[in-house]
Amino acid sequence: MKTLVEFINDKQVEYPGATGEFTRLLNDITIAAKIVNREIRIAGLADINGMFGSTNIQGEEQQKLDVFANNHFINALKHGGQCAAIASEENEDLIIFGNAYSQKGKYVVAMDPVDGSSNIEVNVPIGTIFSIYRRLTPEGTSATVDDLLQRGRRMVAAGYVIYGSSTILVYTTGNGVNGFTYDPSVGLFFLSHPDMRIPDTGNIYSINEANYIYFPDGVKKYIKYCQEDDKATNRPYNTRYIGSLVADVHRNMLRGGIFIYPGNRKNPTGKLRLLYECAPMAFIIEQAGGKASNGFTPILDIEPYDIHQRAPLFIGSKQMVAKAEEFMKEYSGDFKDLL
Ligand code: AMP
Ligand code: P6P
Repeated sequence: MKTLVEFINDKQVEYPGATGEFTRLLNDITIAAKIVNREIRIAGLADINGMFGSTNIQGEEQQKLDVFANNHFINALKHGGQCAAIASEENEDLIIFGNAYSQKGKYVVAMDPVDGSSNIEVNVPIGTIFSIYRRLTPEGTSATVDDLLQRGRRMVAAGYVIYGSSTILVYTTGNGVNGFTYDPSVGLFFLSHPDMRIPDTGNIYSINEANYIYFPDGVKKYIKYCQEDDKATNRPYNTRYIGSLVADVHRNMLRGGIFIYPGNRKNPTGKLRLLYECAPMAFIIEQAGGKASNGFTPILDIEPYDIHQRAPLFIGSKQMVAKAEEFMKEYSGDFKDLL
């Protein structure tokens, strides 16, 4: 069984000019993920389930694990020296490393250290999401927000960790997607899901139907389409909604399906954050043969203007997302102008 470290090192060989900085960056991220995994697995015992008392930019009370995870990923990236700045869901402002060591870093990272953290207390899977870009500003200088405000197409790598019945790290560097399952008895991730591909279609749709009355007509029509009785197209579909983005997308990655978090008239861009939720998940899903858009435009083609901006998310099996986009075009075309 190939370990993640071996896999990453083997991949570097495919880039003859590589200095090893990217490899070090990926390894730093996986070390932080192991530390976060350990805390999650003992969360109930270590009394880190309680509210930390402070709130993050989302206005949500920060649970201790949010803060713990954020600190560990930041420290790992800071001391690694390959990362010049971080955009984190937990920090309102960009984290710019001022020391000369980190300023030489070629990369910047956007991350959601613990996505779905409100699920911690009810033992529902949660996740980490990260994306890596080459910085645009000169090495040796302080990074700026422009280094993070890049279209998703420019991403060098993206990954997620799902802390579920097992801990699995899934990532891509633009040449396919691979998944690695953590074995805590030896403290290593092992290649368990080589060359992951999402089925072109499926029979699972994931959406929080409590918000139905606020959905654009195109989404309402698509939901009704999913519920029609048509054996030839394997409908009605099953609805599955965990309320944890990484878990919902990971399930659909393995079984096929579509996840939708749409906008509405009040909040046209919805809830999910473009830079560290939608874009990395879109890169991974596209690399696995799937599709991801805001209902009209591929997520990876959206030009960010703010590190915390939101975007509607339609993501999953190619044919299912295309069908949902047809309904959006036919019944909610005007919505595109609101995005
Ligand atoms: P580096 O010189 O180490 O920063 O690597 C230069 C580029 O080569 C990176 O930005 C990646 O696009 C690619 N690369 C280097 N190492 C790896 C690796 N281990 N896995 C995938 N891509 C890599
Ligand atoms: P809702 C978790 O808080 C999260 O950011 C994502 O992980 C998840 O997909 C979404 O919000 C769930 O939101 O409004 O359905 O509870």
